[in-house]
Amino acid sequence: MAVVDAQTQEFSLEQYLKKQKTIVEAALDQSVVIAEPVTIYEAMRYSLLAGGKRLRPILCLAACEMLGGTPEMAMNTACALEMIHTMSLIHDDLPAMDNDDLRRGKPTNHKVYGEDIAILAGDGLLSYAFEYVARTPNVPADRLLQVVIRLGQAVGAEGLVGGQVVDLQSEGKTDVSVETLNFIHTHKTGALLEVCVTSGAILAGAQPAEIAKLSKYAQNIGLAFQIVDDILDITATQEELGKTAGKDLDAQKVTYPSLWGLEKSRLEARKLVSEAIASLEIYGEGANPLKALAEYIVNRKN
Ligand code: GRG
Repeated sequence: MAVVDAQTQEFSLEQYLKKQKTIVEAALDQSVVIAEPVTIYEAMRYSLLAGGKRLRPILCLAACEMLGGTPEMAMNTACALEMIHTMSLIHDDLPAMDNDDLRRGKPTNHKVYGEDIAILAGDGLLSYAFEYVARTPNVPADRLLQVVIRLGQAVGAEGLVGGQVVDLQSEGKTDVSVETLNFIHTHKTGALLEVCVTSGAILAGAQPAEIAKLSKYAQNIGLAFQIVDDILDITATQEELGKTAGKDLDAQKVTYPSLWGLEKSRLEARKLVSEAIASLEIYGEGANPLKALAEYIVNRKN
């Protein structure tokens, strides 16, 4: 989708994000409809529709479009990715995990619905995400199967769950190495961001070499995203973040800034994003959204 600034005629990330966010919000609103038992659907919708940057669905749509696919081909997967991301936030905020009261500028799911329903709302979103991918209309079944396999790998013990376990096991330790920190974040944050990009490509019919190239782009932006997340935990306010600020410092967690300092962390994030952008040169103007999204990841304020 060509979104250009009226004056400069150049690609405008601001307009692109605004437009894509509106489209994604509308699709999410339609994806989970209230049914019986009402409470669980309300709890699922409460967190799913609570805002957020919608970066994951937007990455999926952008990758699909760059490789010649249509938004319709990727929309169910884009919504499913946001369902999975949202469920991971609901569970991460639970007292047994990070124990947080605020998310996306609102009380966390368990604060509103109680811990039991919050756990089940996460479970409901996770299960429905896979069903929703499988229900994608007009995309060959073999592509959907590939997406389902990659999603399962990214979310389970091989991905997000594994990263969260090592994160929990590292709590309270002061001697966490940069290798362990990289393991935590490539699994906890990077794996889902990677499948956002690769699933968009698969749905558009990309070949393995192209998927591998996009995996590398996504791994770079995934790590940069987490470095910036650690920086923002120190430098941004609660209002800017919509969640509790300074949590890592309070919990004395080992983070990239605690290992490298703020300046080196910023430089590393920038280096990763520059590599990611350079890897998309061969796609010409079609790569503008994915390149601009990489820039956004290092420059974001929340
Ligand atoms: C996935 C089965 C399953 C269980 C969950 C709790 C848990 C296991 C994992 C924790 C995953 C987690 C919360 C990782 C942090 C990822 C991260 C940096 C989130 C913030 O993402 P943003 O900034 O948030 O894109 P918005 O609100 O903008 O969407």
